[in-house]
Amino acid sequence: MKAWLQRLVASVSGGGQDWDGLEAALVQADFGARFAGEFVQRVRGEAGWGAKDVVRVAREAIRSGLGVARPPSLGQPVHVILLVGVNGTGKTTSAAKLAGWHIREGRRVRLAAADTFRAAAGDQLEIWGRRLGAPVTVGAPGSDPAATAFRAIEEAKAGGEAVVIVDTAGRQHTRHNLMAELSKVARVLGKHGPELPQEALLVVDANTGANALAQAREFSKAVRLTGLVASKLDGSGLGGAIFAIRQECGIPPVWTGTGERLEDFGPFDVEAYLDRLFAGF
Ligand SMILES: Nc1nc2c(ncn2[C@@H]2O[C@H](COP(=O)(O)OP(=O)(O)OP(=O)(O)O)[C@@H](O)[C@H]2O)c(=O)[nH]1
Ligand SMILES: [Mg+2]
Repeated sequence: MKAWLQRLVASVSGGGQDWDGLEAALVQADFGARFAGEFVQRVRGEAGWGAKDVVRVAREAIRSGLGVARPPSLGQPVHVILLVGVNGTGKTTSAAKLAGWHIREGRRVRLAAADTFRAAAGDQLEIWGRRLGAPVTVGAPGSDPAATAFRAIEEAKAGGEAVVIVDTAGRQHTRHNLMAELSKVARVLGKHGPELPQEALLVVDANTGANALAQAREFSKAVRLTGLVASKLDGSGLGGAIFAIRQECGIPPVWTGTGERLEDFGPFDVEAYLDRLFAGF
C-alpha cells in the first residue's frame, strides 16, 4: 500500500480517530490543503467510521471533484491546440501523441514547432511528423515563436489541415519574460480569429508534487488554459496534484500520457487514476 494510504488508514484505525493525521495524509498526497481541510471537516463527525468508510468516501469525493472534461468538438476552419508547460514535462511527445489521436479519428493534422529556443526542438517534432505522416511548420532557431505559430495556421488553411497542434518551448513558470512570450503566442494566434487557440493544454508531469499547482496558477495567468495533459502517469508519482489543480484552478484533466510511445496516450481515465491512487487497499 502507498505511504499516503497507509497514513490515511492508520489515522482512522484502532478506534482512536486521528483527524490531523488524516489531513496530513491528504496533503502528503498533494490533494491540496483546501480539499484536505474540507474532507476532514466532512468526515470527522462520523463516529465509528473505520478506514474502509473513509477510503470509500475519499474515493467518491475525488471522483466527483475531478470533473473530467471530454475533448471539445472541433472549431472551424482550423482547430488549434496550444501545448504549454515547464521544461521536460512531455510537451513535444504529447503533441505527437495528440496528433496521432486526431489522425486516428480521421482528421488531417499539422504540427507547429513554436519551440524556437532549442535548435533540436524543430528536428524532434519533424521526426514525429514524418512518422505520423503529418506536415510540420518549423521556426528558425531564435526566431519569434508567435510568428511560427501564426504561419502554421496560414499553412494549415492553405493545406486543408483541420487540426494544428502548437508545441512550445519549456519554460519556468517563475520567469516573467518567458510567460509574456507565451501570452504573445496565444494573442497572435487570436489574429486568425478570437476563438483561437480553441484549446490550451498545460502538460504536467504526474510525478511532480505540489509545485504542479504553482505551475498551473502561473501558466493560467499567461494563457487561458482549457485542460491538462497528465503525462508520465506510468511512473511512481501519485498525480494528486492533478486533483488539486482541478480544485483550485478549475482546470480539468483531459488527456493522460502513460509512456514514451505514440499509443501510450488517451483521454483521462478517472477510474484508472483512482485505482492507482488507492492501489493496495
Ligand atoms: N515514461 C514516460 N515518459 C514520457 C512521457 N511523456 C514524455 N516522456 C519522456 O519525457 C522526456 C521529455 O519529453 P519531451 O516531450 O521532450 O518533453 P518537453 O516538455 O517537450 O521538453 P522541453 O521541450 O525540453 O521542455 C522524453 O524522454 C519523453 O520520452 C510519458 O507519458 N511517460
Ligand atoms: Mg519539447
